[in-house]
Amino acid sequence: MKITDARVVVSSPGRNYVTLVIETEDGITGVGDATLNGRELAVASYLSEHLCPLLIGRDARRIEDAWQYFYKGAYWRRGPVTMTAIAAIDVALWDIKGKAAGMPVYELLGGAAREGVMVYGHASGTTLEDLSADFQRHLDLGYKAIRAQAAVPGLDKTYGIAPVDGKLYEPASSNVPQEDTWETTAYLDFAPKMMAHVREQFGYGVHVLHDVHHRLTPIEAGRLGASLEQYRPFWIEDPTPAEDQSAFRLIRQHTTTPVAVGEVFNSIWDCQQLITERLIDYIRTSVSHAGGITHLRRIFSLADLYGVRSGSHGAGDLSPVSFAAALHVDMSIPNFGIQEHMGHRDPAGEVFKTSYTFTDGYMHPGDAPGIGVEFDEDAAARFPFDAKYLPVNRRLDGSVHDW
Ligand code: GCO
Ligand code: MG
Repeated sequence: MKITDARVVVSSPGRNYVTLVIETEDGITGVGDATLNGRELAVASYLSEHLCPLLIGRDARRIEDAWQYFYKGAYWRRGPVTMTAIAAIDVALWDIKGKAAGMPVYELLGGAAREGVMVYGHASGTTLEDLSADFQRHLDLGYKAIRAQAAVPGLDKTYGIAPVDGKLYEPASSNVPQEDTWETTAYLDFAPKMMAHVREQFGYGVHVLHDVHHRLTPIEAGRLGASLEQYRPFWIEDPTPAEDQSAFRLIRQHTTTPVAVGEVFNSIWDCQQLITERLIDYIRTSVSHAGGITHLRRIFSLADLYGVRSGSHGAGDLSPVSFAAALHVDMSIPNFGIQEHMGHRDPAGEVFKTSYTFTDGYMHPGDAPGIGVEFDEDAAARFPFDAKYLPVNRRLDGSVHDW
């Protein structure tokens, strides 16, 4: 089954997405998500300049061979640009394989290991009252697990606060990055109050998650975890900058609060120590940034061996293509934990026709052959690329901090 065309479509239906389309000689088309938020054109060019020409004429059925060819064949290993590009190829080839077999991809991965995938939504507020209202809105929608973020008093801007409906809060509106401010003491004082508020209002019958977004030192993270233990969070996410894997030993020495890490990781090597030393509880690598379905399953298999569960990144900057692909993986692995579900803002639905469903807090990828997402290129052409950056974070003294 020879590949006859491979092209990259950059569009902005609500936010920027990079989509790889692969066509085969027998008329089957597969799609992959190559979006890297804030650095979209780097992946688009990596694909269109370097990888797409090498796809023409290859056998679309040989997914593992393509993965190894583009990973080892580059010589330069890992990195978000390379691994997002490889992921897009990998997902598009799984999509083609599913369509050729007439089966949803999760069937090819071993079939359903569960009836549905528990997802968590994002609740936030500029005040604790606003957070409560948004949290209640998510409960009313049926979510069994909800992430809680609220503005830290005394800081101008806090990560993770949605101005509208929980679906968009990061990209700056101009071509210069927005600048946020950060002060650790204020945050460490506020976070337990926020969690106490949520538990007082909503009790313990719902899972509550919280994202620290890489901002603490290991000992600060240990203190945060200890101060939240009584509120039994499902996890604290990214407590420290995650590239320093051994730092998590220190966090572990001070708290039993579960820790989740991995949305910025690109490969199994980035989380090898975290998993094999049992320094985390959930690994949050995603289909689109960690080498596709093929590589993500390898990471989750390693994690399974060490009692670490999956908790894949699923923010709105990952397109509906990679969100659908994540659901197929989630359905089929033994050590699934939870799946992030931020959702997509219209008009994304005009461009990506999805077959996944949400019922009572659980999602299912649907039974359409392949990944289950139809990409409408004509519709995408109506939404041209709109350059945006992620915010930059500064401490009160003006120095740059982790965002
Ligand atoms: C999350 C993430 C996102 C990221 C975003 C960056 O947990 O959902 O932290 O909010 O910041 O995906 O592009
Ligand atoms: Mg996060």
